[in-house]
Formats: sequence, C-alpha cells, structure tokens
Amino acid sequence: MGFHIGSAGEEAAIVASAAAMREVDWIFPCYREFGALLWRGMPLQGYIDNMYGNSNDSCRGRQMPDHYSGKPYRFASVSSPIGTQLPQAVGFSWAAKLKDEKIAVAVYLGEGATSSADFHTAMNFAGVFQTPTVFLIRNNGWAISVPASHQTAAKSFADKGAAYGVPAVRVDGNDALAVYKTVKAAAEEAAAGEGSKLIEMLTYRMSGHSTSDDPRAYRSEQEVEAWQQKDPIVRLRKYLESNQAWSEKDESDCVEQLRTELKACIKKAEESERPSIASMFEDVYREKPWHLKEQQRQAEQGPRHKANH
Ligand SMILES: Cc1ncc(C[n+]2csc(CCOP(=O)(O)OP(=O)(O)O)c2C)c(N)n1
Repeated sequence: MGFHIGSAGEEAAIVASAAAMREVDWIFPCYREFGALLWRGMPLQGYIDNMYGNSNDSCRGRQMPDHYSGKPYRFASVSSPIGTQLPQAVGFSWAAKLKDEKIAVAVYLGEGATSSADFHTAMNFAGVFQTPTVFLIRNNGWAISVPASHQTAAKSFADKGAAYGVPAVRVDGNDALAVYKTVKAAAEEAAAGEGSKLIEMLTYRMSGHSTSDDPRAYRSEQEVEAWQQKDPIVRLRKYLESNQAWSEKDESDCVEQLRTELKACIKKAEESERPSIASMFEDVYREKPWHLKEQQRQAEQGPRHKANH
C-alpha cells in the first residue's frame, strides 16, 4: 500500500456530516472523506481494494490509492486537484434543481481550498442560482504546511458566505452531535428549495497531510497535544458512556471486530488479481478508436504484460 490520506482528528466533521445527509442526497468528497463513503455503504473490502488498485477496485486500478469513487452510494470521485469538486457539485445540484429532484448535495473542502478560484466560482453560482448545495469546510488548521491564518484575512471561513449571499455558520467540528444537527438542518433546507448553505467545521488534522508528509517540520508538539485533548471520538464515547449507551467492553469488542475485518480485507485485496492491461483502454469510448486498439495491442505484447502488471 503506497499512500494514504488520513482523517484522524476529523472523524466527527467527516462522518457525522455524512450521516446527516439523506440517502437520496449526493456527496462530493475532497480526498479525506473515506469515512463518509464507508458510512454511505461502501463495504470495507471495496475501500481496501481501491487502496491496492486491484481488479475489484471501483476505479479499476487507474487511480492513486485513496482516490475512491462510489456511484451506487451517490458518492462522486475523490478530487485531488484543489477545489475542482466545488463547481462540479454546484453544477450537479443545479441540474437536480432544474429536474425538481428535491435533493441536497454536500461538497467537502479544506479551508485551503477557499483560496482557489473554483471556490469563488462555485459559491457565486450557488448563491445566484440558489442551488441545493451544502458546502462543508473542514477547517483543520493546515493546508499541508500552510496555516489557516495564511488563507484569509476574514475573521472566519464562514464569513465568506455573506459575500455570495449564502447563509453560513461555524460549528465545533469535533462535536459529532453539533455537526450532525447543523448539517441536517442545512441539507433539509437546501433540498426544500431554500438555496445553498456554507458550514465551517472547526477541527484539526492530527496526522500528516498524507503518508508522504512529516508535519513535525512545520508545527509544534504543543499545538498537536492541545488538540489531542479535544479528540472527537473520545468526546462522543464519553457522552455515550455517561448515558449508558456504550461501555468499555463495547469499545474493545468493536475494535477487535474491526481489526479482524480489516486484516481479512487486506489479505483478500493482496490475493486479488491485478487489473488487466486491456482495462486501461476501456470505459471511455463506446467504439474503441483505431489508435487505442493499436496502443492496446502494443501494450499487451510489451514488458508490462510479461511482468504480469
Ligand atoms: C490545484 C492544486 N494545487 C496544489 C495542490 C497540492 N495540494 C494538495 S493538498 C493541498 C492542501 C490543501 O489543503 P486544504 O484545502 O486545507 O485541505 P486539507 O488537506 O487540509 O484537508 C495542496 C496545496 C493540488 N492538489 N491541487
């Protein structure tokens, strides 16, 4: 497994927000939202297959690891180029409005993506055309090594909604129940025809940006430790325990069960076939053009074929 984009510290912002969307609603992720995809019903095996890029992967091994897609779960593909998912989600939600589908479309972004041109394009269109879009900003403090304070001179990222006529609110992104309540209300209003909403979820990226990053190079231990005290999973667990809805045994059973399931998924993914060379040339054209047929023929006789990958 070559690469992973983690969500430690942001679980409440990601999973509780996804849980607040109805099944008919669509989700457009950024790249840190595999928890939302699992919530939506993608089996763990499907996610791990994507990490391995094997022949069972929904992207058929054509993507980097952690670049999943889940059309059956109304979940668009991961968008790595910063901000590109935003106009796509707005266009999608505008189409839904024109078709009178009465759904909402949630789109995730990091606070760094608010500096992209696509953010302004999307917000302006969403505001003017009153699209049923719910913008979910995960303000996790950092855009790789750039602190949130370098992204805006505004007091908050929620402040940006006013300029586009999009109602906006800032919520404690480490409080799963607050996230759920806020997103649910916004999605219901959007689906009912009241237009777009912007929600800034204040949280923290506990891990590096990805497995290719070492955050010790640009941020202090003290900062990380302070946020560790606000771990959203621990907070939710304590709340449930104090209401006799969860126990230490539930926790250890759950962890054990997940560990076993994960190990089995990894084993199966490792044993699964690699994507065929032919799959590189499929799914774009109904009729394969001559030059692709020629390239396929060459690839199937070339060194990759002999090396079985
Ligand atoms: C157009 C574009 N420019 C630069 C990058 C490199 N890049 C990848 S992630 C990232 C930071 C994004 O930060 P943020 O939007 O806050 O999201 P986070 O990673 O914190 O969830 C950058 C600059 C990219 N993927 N796309």
